[in-house]
Amino acid sequence: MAARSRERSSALLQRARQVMPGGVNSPVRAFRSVGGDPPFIARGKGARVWDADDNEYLDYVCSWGPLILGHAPPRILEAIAEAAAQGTSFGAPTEREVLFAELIRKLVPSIEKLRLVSSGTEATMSALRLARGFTGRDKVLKVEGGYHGHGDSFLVRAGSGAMTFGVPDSAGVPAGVAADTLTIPYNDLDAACRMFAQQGHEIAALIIEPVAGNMGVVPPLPGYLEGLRDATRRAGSLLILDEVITGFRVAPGGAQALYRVQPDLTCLGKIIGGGLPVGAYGGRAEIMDRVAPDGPVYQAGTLSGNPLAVAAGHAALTALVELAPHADLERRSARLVDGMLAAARERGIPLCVNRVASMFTPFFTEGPVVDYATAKKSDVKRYARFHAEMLSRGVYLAPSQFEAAFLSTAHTDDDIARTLEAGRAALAAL
Ligand code: KE4
Repeated sequence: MAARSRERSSALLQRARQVMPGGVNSPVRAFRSVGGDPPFIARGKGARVWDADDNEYLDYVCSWGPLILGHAPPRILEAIAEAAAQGTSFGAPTEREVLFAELIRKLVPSIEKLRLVSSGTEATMSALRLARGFTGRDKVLKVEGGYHGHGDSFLVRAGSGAMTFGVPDSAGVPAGVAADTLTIPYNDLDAACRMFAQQGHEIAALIIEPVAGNMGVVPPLPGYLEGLRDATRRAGSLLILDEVITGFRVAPGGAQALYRVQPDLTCLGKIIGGGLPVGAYGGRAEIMDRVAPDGPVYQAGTLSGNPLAVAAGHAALTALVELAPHADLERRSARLVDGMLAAARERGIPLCVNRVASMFTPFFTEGPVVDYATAKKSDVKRYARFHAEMLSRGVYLAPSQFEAAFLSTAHTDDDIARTLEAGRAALAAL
């Protein structure tokens, strides 16, 4: 393969490093766990992005999940432009927020009331504070390898970028805070039941990604989520489903619809912003009514419900309702993953690909990958080489073994075929 010139990206990275830690505004973008320097992206359209040197890539990062409709869909651009012409922010209630919240409630019936914020981290931090305020308890239970944003309480045995830096526990988190975070292995219902038997009376909430996306994609084993629902209910703890990735991704109503589990609170982000900064937390009105100004749990945000972000999110969710793309996304994602598995088998390369709907992760291990421990057994060096080989062939995968890859409605059958051709060549080069 002809080496792609990345001169402008390299020069930009040198400058970026002078003014931003690692030259990035989020650690995983720095490519540290896969090596090499990241391309600086100049533009995106549909399933593609182009870097500062005008190299084209088929994009499977999709901004880490939000872009289920691909880059710069016309209907979202139009919605943003129409909103922007009327002003960018008011710090006051608007009709747009009412319409958007009503749409989310219609699509996710467990959400009787919600609060809009500006990121997934804000959503999960606020949901945890609310659970603590509602139950009067301090402990939070999460799974090893679960990632819920960078709130202090969640940076304990966290997934995503924290997992790749070998420091699942971040510096700067006070011991007192970390002490209130309990962890259990994912997909181990016995461990969860033992934890609730021992400490359930202290646990305000269990927060979990219903489909893990931050140790790589790991689906829940049959009965696991239902078992957690029973255990939390018996203990008087809240079940918070962190659907920042899975919301509107794995099914029109999210993972809670796919697996028929009713949480007490849900956290949303990514797709609901249509590529702009939006997060949300919501659930039973009895709980949400404890949030200020109606209740004693304080949470606020200057740009919460921002008109442009809400316009983009509303356009995205409306498009998903109208297009109903999930069956087609399922078909194309299955074709891509089946092709990758066949190519690895042909070459005798151990490859396990976990997929739920249009989110998937290739693990270089025999598998199965069912939790943090088995995910850690994958050959991350081989993943790094595979990532580089694919990037050099114009396919942009997540720059970390412990992330999800995503398809969008913009990825065509030809794009899948092209990706598989690059995959076969990349595997042969490993
Ligand atoms: P943000 O604060 O990054 O919007 O959302 C935090 C968050 C919460 N919950 C889940 C399940 C998440 O996956 C995330 C953020 N996901 C990461 C990627 N795994 C965002 C990418 C990044 O950190 O740069």
